[in-house]
Amino acid sequence: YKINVEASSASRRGKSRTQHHHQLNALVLGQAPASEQDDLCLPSHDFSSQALVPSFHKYMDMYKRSVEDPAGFWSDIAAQFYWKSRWDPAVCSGNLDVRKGNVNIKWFEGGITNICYNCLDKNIELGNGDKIAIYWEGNEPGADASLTYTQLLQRVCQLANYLKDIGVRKGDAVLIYLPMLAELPIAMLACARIGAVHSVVFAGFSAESVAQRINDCKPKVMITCNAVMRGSKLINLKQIVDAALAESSQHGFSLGVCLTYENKPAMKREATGWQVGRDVWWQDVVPKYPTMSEVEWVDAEDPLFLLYTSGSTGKPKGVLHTTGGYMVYSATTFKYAFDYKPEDVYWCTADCGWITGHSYVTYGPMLNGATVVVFEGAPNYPDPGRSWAIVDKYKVTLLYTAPTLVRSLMREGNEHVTRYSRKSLRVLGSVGEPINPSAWRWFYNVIGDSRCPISDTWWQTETGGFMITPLPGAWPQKPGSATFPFFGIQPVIVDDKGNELEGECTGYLCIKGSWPGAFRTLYGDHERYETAYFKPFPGYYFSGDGCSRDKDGYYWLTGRVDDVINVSGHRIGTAEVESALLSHYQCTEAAVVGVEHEVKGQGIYAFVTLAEGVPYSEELRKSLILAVRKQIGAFAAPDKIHWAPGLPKTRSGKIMRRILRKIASKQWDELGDTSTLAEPNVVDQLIALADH
Ligand code: 6R9
Repeated sequence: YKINVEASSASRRGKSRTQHHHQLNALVLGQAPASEQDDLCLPSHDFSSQALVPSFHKYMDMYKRSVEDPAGFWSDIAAQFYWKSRWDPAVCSGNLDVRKGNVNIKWFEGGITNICYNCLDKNIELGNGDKIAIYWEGNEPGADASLTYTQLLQRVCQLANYLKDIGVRKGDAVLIYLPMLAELPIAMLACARIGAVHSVVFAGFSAESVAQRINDCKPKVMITCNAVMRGSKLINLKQIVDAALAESSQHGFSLGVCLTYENKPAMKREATGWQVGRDVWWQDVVPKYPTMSEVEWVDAEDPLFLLYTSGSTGKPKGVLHTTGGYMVYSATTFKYAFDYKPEDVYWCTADCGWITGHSYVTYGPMLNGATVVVFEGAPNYPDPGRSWAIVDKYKVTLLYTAPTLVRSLMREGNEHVTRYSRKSLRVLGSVGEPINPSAWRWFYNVIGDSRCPISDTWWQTETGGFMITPLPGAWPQKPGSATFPFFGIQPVIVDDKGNELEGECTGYLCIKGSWPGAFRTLYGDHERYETAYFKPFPGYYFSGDGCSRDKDGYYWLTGRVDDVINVSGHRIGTAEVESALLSHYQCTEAAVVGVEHEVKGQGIYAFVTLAEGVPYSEELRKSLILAVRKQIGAFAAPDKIHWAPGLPKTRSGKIMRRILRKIASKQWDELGDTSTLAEPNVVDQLIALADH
């Protein structure tokens, strides 16, 4: 394992290497860094000297042990959690020999624990009962609430008791469809407490997407709320749930209970659609239950949650995470990548409907006893300064957000930022997509006043926690690079044929070996799990991302190499959008590609072929977009519909997306080899129909 942190990429910018050596030596010697910062961004001495991992050497010591003795490394960390009984040392780590064919990852099996107990009861026992666990900030400025760890435990216990009372048992699935109310993490923790498997569905998904997930995991209970205000828009969530359940009933599914939280400011009870016998108001039942509840002790390998994500086929994948390894991994990554200290106030802008909200709103921070800000609203409501108003209001020290938000706020102008103090901020974080260097610099210079290291964390729903990430204070950063692997993670870059590349290189990013936070299966489809992730490059987990490693050993993620596009940090399968378009009766063929988008990172560009004789019109364009909003959700709506009388196909009928990507990004003279096309003239036709 080679990292050359002494050398720098200075030469690329025509700067002498020695100059950078001086900067680095200054860091090592404990002097203030040179004021001039370009492609290397050094942490201040003050920051480093107080950091959990103060130097690259310290990191290397820990990293070496983590890959040479994973069982020992992770067992020592796991021992800091509460276990009813210890795991079997023989299955502490991995058991992953993917070359043998079967992939059965197990960590700490035989160990008996409960993640909710470790998040709440344990922190209270440590004397943190009166510490704020959640600062909840509503959509409207001024609407807020807070819960201490003790109060949070009480709320979780009441819900846990209710769920048990209505028959939810260990292993049962509970589907949660809630906006960012405090009730969302409460519901997740209550499920975990009783050993139920939660499946949170992002509240921006449409009824049809919810129905698809219901049909797959067959929840015993659903937890939702009647409505929510998103900015100035009212969204009737209960209506979406009702439609989803109506759809699922056609597949023979019938739900026991739909527990509905009355979100009064958004909508009154009377206005809410209701099915007597199935629907129950949260406020009518949950507060009546005792504020203490027994914990269901579970095996480390018992399932904790299911989270659906997009892959390269139309059907969303139910990523399954288990209890013990995920607990150890989400907590440890949180602690180190944010240099967490007990006095910190942490805000992650992600929604609990995505993996980031699981690992880094709920579990990771709460396992560390952190104070977490949960924000219901939108960052531009009532104005683009809202985020910084929140930072100042709660004295946020750790802020974790997405490049798309950074870029959209960047466009609004610095004055929305600089009128707030932001001096509480200590570490910034980025997730969801590669952060382009100019957004990185704005985030660093303007938001963080050139004071706060940025943790650009690369990871995935499947990985459970951070995989490649800076450890703030431990080494110089390069804007746009996720830098180095987390403890225990062995990234490898391979070529088309699966050969491991050495040194400076570009290829497909894979991971060797196993780590505690890895997903264990795709729900109900272990074969797809093995085929999609472990067969493409035998011997490795394949991430689906492209990646380069520079001569200093820094990793640079370059985006998805499969048919998944990343829009504002949301993973969207092109096949899912295509099938939504095809649900429109006038659309006979659809091909979707990602194009560069200034704010969203990638935009959705759809080529559609219409039924014979149907003319393309503005009205039709709108109804095609509506079809996608209806099938998936507004966040997946195509940015561009390109009418395609024909699509470029090979003689065997395969759509050549490579060519479509070039057409979509107007790189018309870089189409490459079109000789294998069945009908080369469709390309000219498509170019003629493009916006010029
Ligand atoms: C956590 C999350 C995973 C995909 C992943 C990659 C992209 C996430 C990134 C990043 C570059 C980063 N991605 N973080 N790319 N730099 N820091 O986003 O999970 O929704 O499953 O998406 O997101 O392409 O493969 P998920």
